Amino acid sequence: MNEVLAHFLNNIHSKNPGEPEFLQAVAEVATSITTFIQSEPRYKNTKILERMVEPERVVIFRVPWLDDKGEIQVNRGFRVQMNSAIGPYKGGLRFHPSVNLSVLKFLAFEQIFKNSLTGLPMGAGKGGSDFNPKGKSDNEVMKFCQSFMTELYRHVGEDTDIPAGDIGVGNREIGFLFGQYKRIVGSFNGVLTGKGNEWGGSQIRPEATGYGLIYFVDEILKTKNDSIKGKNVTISGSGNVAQFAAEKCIENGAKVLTMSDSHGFIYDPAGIDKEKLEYIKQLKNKTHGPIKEYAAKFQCAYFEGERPWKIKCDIALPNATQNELDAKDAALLVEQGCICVAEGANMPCTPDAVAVFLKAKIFYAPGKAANAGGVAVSGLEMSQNSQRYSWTRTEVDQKLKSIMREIHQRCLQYGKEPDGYINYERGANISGFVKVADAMLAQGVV
Ligand code: NDP
Ligand code: 2IT
Repeated sequence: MNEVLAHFLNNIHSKNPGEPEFLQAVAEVATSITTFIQSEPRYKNTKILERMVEPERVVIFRVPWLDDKGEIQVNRGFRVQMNSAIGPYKGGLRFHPSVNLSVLKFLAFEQIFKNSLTGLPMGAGKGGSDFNPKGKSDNEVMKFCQSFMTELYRHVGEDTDIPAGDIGVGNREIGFLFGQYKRIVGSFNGVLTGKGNEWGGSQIRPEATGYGLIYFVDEILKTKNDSIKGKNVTISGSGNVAQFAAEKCIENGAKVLTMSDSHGFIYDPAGIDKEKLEYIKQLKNKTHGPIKEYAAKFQCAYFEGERPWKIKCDIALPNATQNELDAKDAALLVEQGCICVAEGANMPCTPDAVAVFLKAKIFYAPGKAANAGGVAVSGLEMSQNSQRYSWTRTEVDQKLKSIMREIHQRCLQYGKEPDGYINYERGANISGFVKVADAMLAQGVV
């Protein structure tokens, strides 16, 4: 390893003990851009990356609430305000028992590059709580959201920090959070994105991450005069991102073979069609049942405690959570002829898995590029809120498509190798970095 990189990473390790996910995300970026930074004195001498890895601010707070039995529950709330060089802090909220500072710092760090790649004026943030919405009544979720916002409201605002959804935070939670914010500050504004269409939300925001992912895959395949039509696709997850990625795959003529949840995955060799996907949406969004029920209903295989990467496919879309695809999975995917892995989730592939893809020179699209459609349409929701106007479904979808196309172009700028292989990881990292770094340089030592 290059000496400068080793020194940088040693420093980060000693400053952030007990934060493995954050260290992983930083190491991934630093490893792929150190040579570039070394070749550009304006970045090298100004310690831009050293500044970027330090959040501008982190807020940690107590979230007490009363459950349906009248018992007091206590959770921990967080907001990591990572970088505001190119716009107000922007990024989702995650409610999941695994949430801690390390997870949120990694997500906020990724968001810097992702938001920059969209071309929209958004800085980076991430927040959430170790609250587990599973098994809670609507009333309990509302109580929790109200208590969470009762502290968070003083740190966010339409021009300072604009949260949105992520794992465990969807339309219902954004509604409760928005209601409480409005009640406390007495102002109806665009402080959150992912709002309902009737109260300031944007068309296509629920679909945006999944649709954007497939638009990005299309751009990738176009470089080889190919398309997603007729391809076999394996998907992990069955939440927001997975559902709409599957929907767009089906619409574009691909065959979706798998979906999963935290308990296991289903494998439907006949393909998950539109009607079957509708069943999954009902199951996951309304009755909150396990994906296993799909296997019983449609008579297909279910693999308890496993992930779908052993199923032969052309395209693999990890859309559930971080580190869900390791080097062994990657090797098997490559061996079985997979040509493209595109991340709908944030950091779902381990560094060793990514190394396998890059070595085999198959297409690998990192989340910060491939799943940027969600935050991009959040950015469009902010624009619509500022204008007190809303665009049609077709208008937003067209803008999403062109943003994904532009992100692809930005990746090409720094990612094209002499033999023609496109290293999307390097392309996304350098392109995302340059815009934020230049803004930081222009704004002095901040
Ligand atoms: P949802 O909560 O809607 O769905 C999450 C899905 O992943 C569920 O199927 C869930 O299973 C599964 N899952 C969650 N945690 C784990 C785990 N530890 N192990 C195995 N499976 C797990 O979240 P989203 O679809 O919104 O988010 C999925 C990924 O996409 C995350 O990485 C998120 O950061 C990323 N992302 C989301 C965006 C958005 O706009 N929502 C934008 C960009 C990225 P179960 O139902 O059993 O919990
Ligand atoms: O990871 C992500 O980009 C998101 N969860 C979406 C963030 C947003 O502000 O829409």
